[in-house]
Amino acid sequence: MHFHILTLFPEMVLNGLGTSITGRAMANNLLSVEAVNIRDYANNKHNRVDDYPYGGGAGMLMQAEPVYGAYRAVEDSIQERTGKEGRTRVVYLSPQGGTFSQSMAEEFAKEEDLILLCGHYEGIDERVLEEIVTDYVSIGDYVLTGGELPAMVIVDAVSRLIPGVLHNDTSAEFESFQDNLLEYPHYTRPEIWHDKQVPPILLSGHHANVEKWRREQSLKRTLERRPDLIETAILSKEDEKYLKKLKKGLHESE
Ligand code: 4GM
Repeated sequence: MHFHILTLFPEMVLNGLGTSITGRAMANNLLSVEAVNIRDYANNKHNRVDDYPYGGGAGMLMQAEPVYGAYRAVEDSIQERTGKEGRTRVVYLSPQGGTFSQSMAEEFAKEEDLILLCGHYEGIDERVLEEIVTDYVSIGDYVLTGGELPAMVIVDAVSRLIPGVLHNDTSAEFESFQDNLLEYPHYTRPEIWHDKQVPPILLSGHHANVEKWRREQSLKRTLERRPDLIETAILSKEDEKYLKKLKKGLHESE
């Protein structure tokens, strides 16, 4: 998978994503991250890419032309490489986008190339957005100084779904949002830490009982911490029975 990040701060995304698991995946050619400096496409001798908003008001905006120049360069090089005419998805990171989710990460992971556009200041001239953006995405309801951290969040979440990026070849599918439930608690050595025992069932060697316990812990956690997820979770008859028991327990302690 090839990620192309249009940004005013290429070193920020390359330093971040060049570290740890995404960095290793880049070294292993499982993915590539290209950071294109929008400033390189400035159309004036001072390399300025921002200007005042028409109609007045606070702050500055990124101009349309440098953003379009950076986009055009990337799109042309993709078409050169793949020979494909089809337009690459362009994701604009903005507080006005739909909230990023695991299912969006799964969708993006199907693409061969993905262009991520990072805004700064108060945003980007609307006209270039209309021409190039295919997806408006937000990582949550808060405002940041730029779109770089959100772009890195998306690259990270998508990268770990690419086969070979994680060590354990099944771990990406089998964890957190599997069946839309939260993960069960995890334990490693030592067996006792700060007077706390590892749940004995995990030391029993009884695989079926361990799986049943983990499923129940997932259900309990989800009910306690993210009850909203229970509505959309994929639940068996057994799960429903256990949840009923949990809810009864909750009312009795009131
Ligand atoms: C305003 C318009 C994304 C601000 C466009 C970007 C938060 C998110 C920015 C922009 C951002 C988010 C830059 N802040 N919640 N700031 O995903 O790119």
